[in-house]
Amino acid sequence: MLNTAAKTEASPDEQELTDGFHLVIDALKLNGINTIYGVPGIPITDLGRMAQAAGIRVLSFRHEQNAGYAAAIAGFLTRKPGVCLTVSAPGFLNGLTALAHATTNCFPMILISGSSEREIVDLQQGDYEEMDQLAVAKPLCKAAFRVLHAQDIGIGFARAIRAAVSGRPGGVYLDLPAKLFGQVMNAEAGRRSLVKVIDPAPAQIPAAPAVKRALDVLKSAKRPLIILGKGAAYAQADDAIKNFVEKSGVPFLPMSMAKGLLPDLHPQCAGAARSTVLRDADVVMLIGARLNWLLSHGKGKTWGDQPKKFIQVDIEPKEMDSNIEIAAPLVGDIGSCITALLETMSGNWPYPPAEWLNAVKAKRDENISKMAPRLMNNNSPMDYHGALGILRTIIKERPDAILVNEGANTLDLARGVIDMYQPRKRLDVGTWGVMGVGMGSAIAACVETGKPVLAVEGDSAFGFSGMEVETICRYKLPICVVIFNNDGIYRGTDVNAAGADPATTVFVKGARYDKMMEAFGGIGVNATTPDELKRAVNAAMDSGKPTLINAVIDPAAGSESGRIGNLNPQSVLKKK
Ligand SMILES: Cc1ncc(C[n+]2csc(CCOP(=O)(O)OP(=O)(O)O)c2C)c(N)n1
Ligand SMILES: [Mg+2]
Repeated sequence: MLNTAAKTEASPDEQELTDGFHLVIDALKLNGINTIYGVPGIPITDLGRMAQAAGIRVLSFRHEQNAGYAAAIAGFLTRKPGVCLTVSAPGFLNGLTALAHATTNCFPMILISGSSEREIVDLQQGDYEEMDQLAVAKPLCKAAFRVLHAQDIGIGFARAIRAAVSGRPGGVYLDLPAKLFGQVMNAEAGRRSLVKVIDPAPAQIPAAPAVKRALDVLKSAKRPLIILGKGAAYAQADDAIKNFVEKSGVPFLPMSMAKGLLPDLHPQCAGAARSTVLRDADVVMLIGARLNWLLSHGKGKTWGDQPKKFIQVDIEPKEMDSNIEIAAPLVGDIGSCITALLETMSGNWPYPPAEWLNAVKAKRDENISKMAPRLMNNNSPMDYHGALGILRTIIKERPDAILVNEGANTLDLARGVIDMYQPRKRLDVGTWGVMGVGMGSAIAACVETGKPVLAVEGDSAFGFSGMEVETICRYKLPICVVIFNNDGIYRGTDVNAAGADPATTVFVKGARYDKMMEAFGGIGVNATTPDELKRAVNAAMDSGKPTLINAVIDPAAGSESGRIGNLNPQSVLKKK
């Protein structure tokens, strides 16, 4: 039953009524939004209860930030806006980081927050949880709306949904004041006020001359490279992208969350020859990848001194020339662009010169064989490579499991070591390199896809969302969390030379994170060898029971900031 309006005692003439609560729920259901991630409290507790009663899955978290990250990644996985529901001021602010994260990463998300009495907030008279939330949210999201009247709920949700998913997706804030929920109106008028959004993310077809220009530039290349970004993964145009890459014969480099779009073991994958291809390529085609810091802005040492031409496929025209000149901008949605490229390519499209393909292959094979023995080491305490070698095999054997990954060394090394085989199976820190997405991402990945999740977490990274292990146990989700416990941030060996307090980067030595999971009825394991780790992860993935494995890693094994230590500013005055 879609409409949740009820006959009430307050209607002597038996007029059917509805109210703000029911209209919000009906608007969500009408638009196929069946899951809400949030934390209850005034004024949205009853909304959560009623939504649950109306058949929406409402997942209650321990902190809004984690619910927000869950909503953000739900948006990435489903191409529908992930919804996070919070209370006013502090709950709203807790959810806001995730909304900004969603916008930065181009994930469709709607943060819905209850808010306090408008009249009191606007006069700053000190209401319960008073804050002008709309003004605060605006600079941090793609769009922000407030609904004051029950009859506008339908339009408010339509605007929020369209804004979140159309064009370049992003975060949208929807402000629902407490007074809105109780507003009553005629049920039939309410029904008519709702909007089912037709074609919320319309295809954006690229112009034919732009398609031809892109292919001309690609064809002219002697050393071409394709870079796949998470926009390409989001597009869910997996077959078209695979066909295009294979037909072109061009080596491809997947960005972190695009891994698996084509398997990392694909013969054209240049993941293990990243430095070489970035330095030596003469034409680079970006598909749903931006030339931001993750690609050194398309210039500098990483890119070598030979001139390069860039082809960029992106839905956002403003992305073009954002850092350097784009020789062939191809603006449109990724699916339409790739289809147009495939249709325009000649039947006998020439492969890139063999010299280039051989050079890339040689470098890739060399790097892979250099790495191989390190992944097989049996050290105890484990180092990163010994532990990751095990997890790499486990993902190979279970390619449809979803890998969540955050940390510094734990992130950078896992990204390189663990091969992915299917699209959208690797979820990580995204554009900002933010810590704290772990448990929210793991929960949403499970809920949205029904697949088991392996979350590989630095001990620091885990701490940002660790309390959600209770949520994992409560909903009995098949999530196996492996904590790379090296006693701290980057390393557990720093000392504070000046005083009694511990160094800023170290944690309690020998902490037992596995006990946290046991506290809520899940399974906890302390693993000190690669063998123990292997047994524990396989048991967890087989049983589907919430599991947390404390993987003891040598505190000296990591390096400062993982692979991005070069971004740390240096003090010339610092005593060495
Ligand atoms: C929200 C946020 N706060 C702080 C940081 C800075 N930071 C980067 S990595 C990291 C933690 C690294 O330690 P850990 O997760 O234990 O990984 P390790 O390198 O030890 O394997 C921190 C705090 C961040 N990226 N995001
Ligand atoms: Mg650590």
